[in-house]
Amino acid sequence: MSSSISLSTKIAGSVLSSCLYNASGPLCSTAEELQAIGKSHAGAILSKSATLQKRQGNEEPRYVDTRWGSINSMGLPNKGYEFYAQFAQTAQAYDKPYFMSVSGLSHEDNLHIIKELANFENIAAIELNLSCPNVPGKPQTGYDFDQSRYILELVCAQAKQPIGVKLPPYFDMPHFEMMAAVLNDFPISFVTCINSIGNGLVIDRDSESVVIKPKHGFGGIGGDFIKPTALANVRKFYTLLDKKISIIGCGGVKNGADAFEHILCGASAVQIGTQFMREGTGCFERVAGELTDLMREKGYQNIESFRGKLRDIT
Ligand code: ERO
Repeated sequence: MSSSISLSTKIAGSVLSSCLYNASGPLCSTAEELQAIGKSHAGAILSKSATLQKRQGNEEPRYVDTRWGSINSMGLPNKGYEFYAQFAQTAQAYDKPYFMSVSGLSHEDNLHIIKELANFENIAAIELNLSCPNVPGKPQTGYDFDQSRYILELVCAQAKQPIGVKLPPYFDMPHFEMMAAVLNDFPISFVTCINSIGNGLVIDRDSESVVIKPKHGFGGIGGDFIKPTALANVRKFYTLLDKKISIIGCGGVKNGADAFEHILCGASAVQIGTQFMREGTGCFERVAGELTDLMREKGYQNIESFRGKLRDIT
């Protein structure tokens, strides 16, 4: 009977045989890493966020995993957008869409990259990252609604590929509404909720020290700790955005039940970040198996049967 349960989904017009794939960030920067995702059970390949030029990123240590999750201040280490655009050719060997994450250091950089990407084939969609918390001196665009509108006007006028947006977490109801009002004015295909919770602080009590070097220890928080915030953002944008905009859930997913919760809140696909960093590409098959088992127990044949159907207490 298990063969009749499908995890397939559609994002930006592309079919994914599994709704589970990698978050941009961990283990998706080099050709080897991207190929490993290609060979795995992940439903898509998503690149590390690309800048105009390649970057070394911040000083190490810059990523630390704790019992409840991760803190990072990578500082956008990446090989530059041309590398990730060219990888689209290699990605054709795998039977899954290749998405490219873009995170220019300025609006001009983002626009330049988006225009150049129009010359490349086989990039199924672009995930425009408006939420990098770790570049010293650069605020997160997603927390400035006017700036978000401005960059989306520029990018949507030029993009050849479908555009999605990676959002930071929001915590206040008026902020959800303000961002949704911006997003509903543009022909975007998806939003990914959420990036890491920016500028948290993890400390080591024994050494009385911060645990990562950049920015005096401040960094983006991921993993278990952020799941309630991620679910709230998925749910709120699912209710506020036009139904033609898909929601991709990201945050605190380490097993099939976590993925189920994201889908119940409205996610059409679910990304795995901190747990992928821990476990490697095997997590996509394991979590898919756990999600399939849970769906079988509950009598669901596909994710549309329960997507978005979270109930209130009456
Ligand atoms: O530091 C980073 O490279 C980074 N870390 C995150 O948690 N989220 C990001 O979006 C990001 C860089 C774009």
